[in-house]
Amino acid sequence: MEGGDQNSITRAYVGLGSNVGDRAGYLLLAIHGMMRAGLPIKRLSSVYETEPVDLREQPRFLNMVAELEGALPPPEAMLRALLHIERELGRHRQVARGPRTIDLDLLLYADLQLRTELLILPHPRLHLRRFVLTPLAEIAPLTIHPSFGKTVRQLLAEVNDESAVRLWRPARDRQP
Ligand code: PH2
Ligand code: MG
Ligand code: MG
Repeated sequence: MEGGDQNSITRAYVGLGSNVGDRAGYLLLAIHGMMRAGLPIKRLSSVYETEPVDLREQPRFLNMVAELEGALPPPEAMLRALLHIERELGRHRQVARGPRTIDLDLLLYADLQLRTELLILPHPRLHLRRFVLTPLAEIAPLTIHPSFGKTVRQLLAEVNDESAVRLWRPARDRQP
């Protein structure tokens, strides 16, 4: 189909991270921002407190994953919406992979594999990071990574990243 099929049901996953200021507050504001932008949030993972990877000398993160399902904007429009929310929440890109009030990463979009100036899908580091795979496996264990043909659960079982990922606040729908 030409020009993408914006009206069909599609599923996508967004990774959220914060390690500056009121981290949980920024996660919540980002969720509100996504809802205001019309992004159909279907499910949220628990919130995890995670040891920084790549640039290790920075404060611990809170990370979680959101599942979006419905009539989604095309992937690059969705990325622009996420970048707009990052800017609204005071994200200033200074140090690459350094501290941030909020980071919103488009992890997966349906089973698309894409590489443009703006966007790589699936997210190129998603399979390398325990802080992404743990919340993703919580809500989407059987989702298949389109480049590797493996489930998220398999990728988590195989990941080499040994950085600490601890449950910080369980998802509300799984509380008694
Ligand atoms: N994001 C990074 C670099 N390192 N470490 C953790 N634990 N969580 C993150 O979200 C994170 C990171 C760059 O996006
Ligand atoms: Mg990131
Ligand atoms: Mg990012």
